[in-house]
Amino acid sequence: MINVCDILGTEYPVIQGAMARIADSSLAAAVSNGGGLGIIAAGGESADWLREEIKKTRDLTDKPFGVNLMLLADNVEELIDVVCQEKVAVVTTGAGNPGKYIPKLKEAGIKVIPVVASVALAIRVARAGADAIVAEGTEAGGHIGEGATMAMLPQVVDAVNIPVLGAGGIADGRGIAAAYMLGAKGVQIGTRFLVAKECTVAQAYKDTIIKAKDTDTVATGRSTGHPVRVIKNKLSRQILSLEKQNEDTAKIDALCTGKLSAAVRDGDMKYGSVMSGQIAGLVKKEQTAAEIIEEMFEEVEKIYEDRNNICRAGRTVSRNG
Ligand code: TUI
Repeated sequence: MINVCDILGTEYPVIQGAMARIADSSLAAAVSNGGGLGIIAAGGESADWLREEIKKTRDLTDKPFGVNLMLLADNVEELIDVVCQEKVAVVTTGAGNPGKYIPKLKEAGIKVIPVVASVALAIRVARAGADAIVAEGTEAGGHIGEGATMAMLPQVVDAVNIPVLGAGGIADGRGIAAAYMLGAKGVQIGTRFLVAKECTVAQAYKDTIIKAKDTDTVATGRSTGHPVRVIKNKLSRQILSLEKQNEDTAKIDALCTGKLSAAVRDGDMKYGSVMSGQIAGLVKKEQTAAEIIEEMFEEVEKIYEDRNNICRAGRTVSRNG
């Protein structure tokens, strides 16, 4: 099976999570320069914005990078025209089935890596010609499915014959190594890159992630059909309360309008939508994207070295003696 680094054109098998309204040319170029695959998140943005960010990324790096298409966006076809014209190396997709768009993207020479949250969608996109798949567990931030990474990832690996990258709940070398143990050939990481020095999100957002505990996120919108994992705040409590009262989906959606931008741009940590993965509690400091990548993969190396010491019945013994 083809190596993930060969598909991505990268040194490390790591894709930066898309992070709508956050992941721009600054973060994407920094991740690509650090040896991963940087991603520009096109969700909620215009075609002109995307074209400009692709140009800026090319000014900042000569390494490959990708664009994420959020399939709920109503201008997705226009955005597809932009990525095809600009011939970006990789497209990742989220929040839907990209099957009908795959032939056009592949004709433009673009590698297509759908982000899926179920085995069923993994099988459909593999049949439609995807080059690889990101299997994203419900621990992830933003729009999520039901299945946890630990349970879903190996099931997706067994269901398809293209490389699978793990996502959701991964922010260090231990998480990467665990994903490898479940059959993944690479990973997608969002929350840890959110606090990268090159990430242009409001400082209050980064500080919230750095301060977060393991229990500080919650999934809102399970009842509306669009579950989203966010940091608990006044907005998430309001949404959950409306959901409990079986309020109209339209009323709940209206409450959420513009709230991601309020968090990302204005740093509104009370009434903004502060999307984050459950792994935020593990994210302790700002570092450059290159430092994050290097540190994580050094940890992976160390874990593989330590596998020479295996633990039997609670007692660590050397494999050789
Ligand atoms: O897409 C993501 N994560 C995202 S998108 C996003 S922007 C947004 N903001 C507010 C509401 C909705 C979106 C923020 N984070 N991850 C990949 C992902 N895809 N997670 C879940 C899914 C998914 C869910 C249902 C994919 C397909 C699906 O059903 C489609 C089908 O045909 O089965």
